[in-house]
Amino acid sequence: MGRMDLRQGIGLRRLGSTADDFQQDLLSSLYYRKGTTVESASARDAYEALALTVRDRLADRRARTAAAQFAHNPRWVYYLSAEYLLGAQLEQNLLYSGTGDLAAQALKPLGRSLEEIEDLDVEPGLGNGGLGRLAACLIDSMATRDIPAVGYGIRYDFGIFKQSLEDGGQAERADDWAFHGNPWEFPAPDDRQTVGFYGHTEPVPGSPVRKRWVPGETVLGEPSHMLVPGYNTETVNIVRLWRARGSEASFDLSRFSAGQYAEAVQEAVRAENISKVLYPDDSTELGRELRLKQQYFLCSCSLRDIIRRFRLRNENWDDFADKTIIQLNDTHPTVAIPELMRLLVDEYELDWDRAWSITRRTFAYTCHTLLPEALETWPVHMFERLLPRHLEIIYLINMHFLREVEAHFPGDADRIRRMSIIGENGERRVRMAHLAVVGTEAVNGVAELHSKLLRETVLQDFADLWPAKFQNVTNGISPRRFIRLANPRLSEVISDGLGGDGWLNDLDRLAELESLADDPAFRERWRSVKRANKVDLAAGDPDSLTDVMIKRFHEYKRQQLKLLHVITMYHRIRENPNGDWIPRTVLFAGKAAPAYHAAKHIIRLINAVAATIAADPVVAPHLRVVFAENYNVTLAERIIPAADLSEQISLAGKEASGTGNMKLALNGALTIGTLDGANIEIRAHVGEENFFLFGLDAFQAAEARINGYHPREHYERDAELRAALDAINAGAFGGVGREVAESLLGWDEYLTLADYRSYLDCQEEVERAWRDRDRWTRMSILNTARCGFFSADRTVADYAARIWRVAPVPVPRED
Ligand code: 26W
Repeated sequence: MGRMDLRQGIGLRRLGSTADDFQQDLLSSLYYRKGTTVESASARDAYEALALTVRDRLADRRARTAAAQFAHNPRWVYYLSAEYLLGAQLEQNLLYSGTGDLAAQALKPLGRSLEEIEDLDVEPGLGNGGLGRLAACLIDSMATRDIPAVGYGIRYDFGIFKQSLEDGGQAERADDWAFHGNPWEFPAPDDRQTVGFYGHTEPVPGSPVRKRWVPGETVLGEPSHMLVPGYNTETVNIVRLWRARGSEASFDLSRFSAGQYAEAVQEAVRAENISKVLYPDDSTELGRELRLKQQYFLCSCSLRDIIRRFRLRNENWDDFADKTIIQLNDTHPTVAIPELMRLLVDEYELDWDRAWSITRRTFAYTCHTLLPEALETWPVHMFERLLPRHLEIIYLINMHFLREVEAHFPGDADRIRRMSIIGENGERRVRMAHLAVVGTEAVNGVAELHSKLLRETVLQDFADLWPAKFQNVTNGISPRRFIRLANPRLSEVISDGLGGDGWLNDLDRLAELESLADDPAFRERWRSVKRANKVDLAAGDPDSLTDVMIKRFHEYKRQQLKLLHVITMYHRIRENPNGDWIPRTVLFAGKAAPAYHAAKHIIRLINAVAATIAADPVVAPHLRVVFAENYNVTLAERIIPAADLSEQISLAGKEASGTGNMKLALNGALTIGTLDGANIEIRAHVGEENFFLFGLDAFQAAEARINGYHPREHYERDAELRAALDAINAGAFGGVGREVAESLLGWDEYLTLADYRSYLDCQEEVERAWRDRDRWTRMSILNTARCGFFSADRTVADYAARIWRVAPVPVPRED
């Protein structure tokens, strides 16, 4: 394929790269696309005109990308995820299009500053936490690595709720993220798909396996896509998000004219409800039928679109798996497996075995959790009602599968019962993780320990049967978003040290910083960057130790343990007001699932303790607790560069990986953590002397529970612990938090009290290190220097080599 100039074919004027060209394009966007003038343009007009101008430059690369990838007819990576936490788009797209300075210049005549305009940028909050943000980092890296890929998701009208604090407790408000529209998306109504639900199946004469599904309800899936530019490369991939619409006939005019206004639109409303709102739970399945509807909607629309794309260049179904790899982001899109079988067998009339061989070579599954309550299972009766044909297909898949198990482990009825896709204990349920393992060619965890525990616990039977199927791909993060954009000061220091920003495409080059750790001038510069970031954050005294715990609230993440440390510090300072205390700012941020009351009690207690300390003249000069509201990607980008200490204190064996731990370490924060998830690999890379380790490891934690764990013993034995819990129970913090103390002294599911003393001792180690500024700064530089491994580019390279078996497709620069 020669050098690419599509416009030659259609004679489209090229987009200039000069300041004047950019200015002209911005003004024409303002005049012709916003229909306003420089004089009367609002800040939002300017924002949207700028967004469209930047988008044009990326769309130009997108056109060349599509042509190059199409011509190459590669194996495509399709990333199916119910969640994407994309973050704000303007700054990213200015960086990836190299138009930041041009934009600042071009806004001047409009009397607007880039900062002012960036504040109007939308953050599509289409995710809950780790899983959603990982999806965004991975599609960014796929583009940066020139991998032909499409992300598929749901365009929820309402994203993750907005969190505000009302008298110290979490309050939730709907997040109408696109209320002002979204200039970064391209609706594509021509690619609408029709999706069925409910109904019944009918036999097809002459075919033992094929069935005709007669849905009881159909909705339309309308896609819109956003551009996913690669960094320092021409590739621009897309993420395609589906929105549910009622069919044209869904508005009942006769009912309307009869004054039955609600009834007239109810069918349309029913349809639109499917993509109305993101489920705000990130670890407990609620088993709502609408959630299964959302999952099937995503899978059916995406599979039909994938098949449409395949048939543009290929006719032989046997090539489908060679041209398509679909990565399932946790079990949420697992129904895609029976859906592909239905399409191949019922609609394209392939025989079962051929269809199955294609299907299981097309899918791969990433598991993101170990919590039993997070592993999705759906009641058989709900499947029967909502997706009758899919249940039939799942039964057939299960029948063939159990025959294979029987062949491998003859007569082992218990193993059959344990492995069956259909759980029989009590209510019959479809085990989505089992279906995902059976219907894919690769299963991976997201950190070494997690993948090991998957093989040895929750999915052990499957690992016994198919050992080669189980892999590990340790998570990673986008260095562009979480270093270059979030921490421009640090990026500049790094680029100066490494002679340019090549490290942003090759993060292992950070290792070259190691030698600079011994350079006092470099250390001084490193410290001044961190201090300036802390001044910007304005969370507390910039010279205090900024101790950060930012993540979703969950008892296994143990924000309650951090709180016990804070209360103990509070007591120690009150007992010794003239002690040589290290000023510390403890910053919490994170949302709790609205129905997760135990987590919400912890939020309430944090704010009560914060208020008590702030009002205490003896303690307040030394200790400050802050709860930053409405944690999201944009707030993370503000907090992470200002952090000194990264709290990764989950009970070992519970956090699949963590990704905040990687972002904080790469920005020079030191980690205090347990041997859990990716903490283990961070410690291995940075060196144990540059990591503050404490607590039981996963094996000891499991042992403690098996041998009978009595949290009260720790309460009896440890005076400081007892004082902290007694203070809570005595109502010392505004009478708040008894529920928290009660659960810790009762069952203490996540061994918080067992790890308390080890944690406190480790925090004293932290303070000893902090007192030695050079030692701390050296450790900080080495954390950044040795964490190149945690780039999402490396993660994607691992998936591409070991699971997707795809190679980059270069996109020619415009001539
Ligand atoms: C059914 C409700 C539900 C919704 C979301 C259950 C589970 C989830 C996600 C799997 C939870 C999640 O975000 N897991 C996190 O995924 C990150 C990316 O791999 C990991 O780094 C975190 O350790 C893991 O908790």
